[in-house]
Amino acid sequence: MTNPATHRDAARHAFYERISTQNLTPLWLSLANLVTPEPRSPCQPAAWRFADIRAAMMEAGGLISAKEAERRVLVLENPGLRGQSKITTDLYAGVQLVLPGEVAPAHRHTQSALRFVLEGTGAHTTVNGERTIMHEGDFIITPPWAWHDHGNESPDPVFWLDGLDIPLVQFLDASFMQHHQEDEQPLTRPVGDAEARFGANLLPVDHKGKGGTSPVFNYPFARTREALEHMRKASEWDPCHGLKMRYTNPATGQHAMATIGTFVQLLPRGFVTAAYRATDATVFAPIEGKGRSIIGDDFVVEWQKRDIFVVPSWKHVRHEAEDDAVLFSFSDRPVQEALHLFREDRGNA
Ligand code: 1HN
Repeated sequence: MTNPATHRDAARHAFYERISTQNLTPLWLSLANLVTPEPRSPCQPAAWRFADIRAAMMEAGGLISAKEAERRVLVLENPGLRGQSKITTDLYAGVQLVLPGEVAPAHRHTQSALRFVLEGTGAHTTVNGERTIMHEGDFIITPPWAWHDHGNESPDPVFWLDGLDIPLVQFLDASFMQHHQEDEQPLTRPVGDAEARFGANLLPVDHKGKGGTSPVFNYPFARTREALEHMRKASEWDPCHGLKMRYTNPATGQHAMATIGTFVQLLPRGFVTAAYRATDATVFAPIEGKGRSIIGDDFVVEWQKRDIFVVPSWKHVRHEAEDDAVLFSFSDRPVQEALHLFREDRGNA
């Protein structure tokens, strides 16, 4: 006598096997994993010390040139997403080194890129015919399908953090890429042109903001830092963020990039933030000061200038500044906002 439950399970199993050959599968076995009450991500809290990355990058510098590598980058892989070149579910991050005299050859792709300069002054990137000089803390944009090449005419190695929407574009199957026929594209505009034209609270009279990416492509740290310093005098501290600003496209007021939200915040010495969580997994790069962040219940990052850490979706984060600290950060917030998916939880703060 077979037990009716066993008989039922065997019948179901046989059914699943049979329909599987027709590329059919029962929803009732996966529903609870597909639609979860809260975000449940393989993305884990993680942190990298710049000193460790720098040492590995200098070693890479002796093993391969920027030209041969095309981009000499070490990818920051989330420990929960190894082998996928992802720092979060839909964003990529890496640290790039350009040695004195090197050129990273011109190419373009549909993925958007941001550069956040970690160490070194005087390298340059050229974007669609305009060169900009890179200084520590500068936030620089490579819009989708823009020709870009990098070089370093300074006497010192230059390191920056790259953030790209590679996994997002991969998910959408929308990747295109081309190499330029020259290593360095021709310069067609003077240095500083975009900043003068779009970054002085002025716009060319007939400029039609097409949206998308900001026409300002270098947000120099000197100006950002000065703005934060002025604002601290008003002493309007947000309990969750200290003093946090969003980089914007001056022609639209929207995020500076279509797919990646970019932010900078000042936490004065001794400031402890209230627990905060949001659906946009966020990559943080402190550029000044030191402190610690507690992610989820028990992941503690002791960070200093140039370190990098990641807070997954819907994990609480609290920051404590030991010195005046400035944190750059980026996430997929513009995408979530456009799709009306973004949520945040400020607790009672
Ligand atoms: C890229 O074009 C750069 O232009 C950096 O510096 C990292 C990672 C994957 C694909 C393209 C760059 C990249 C990249």
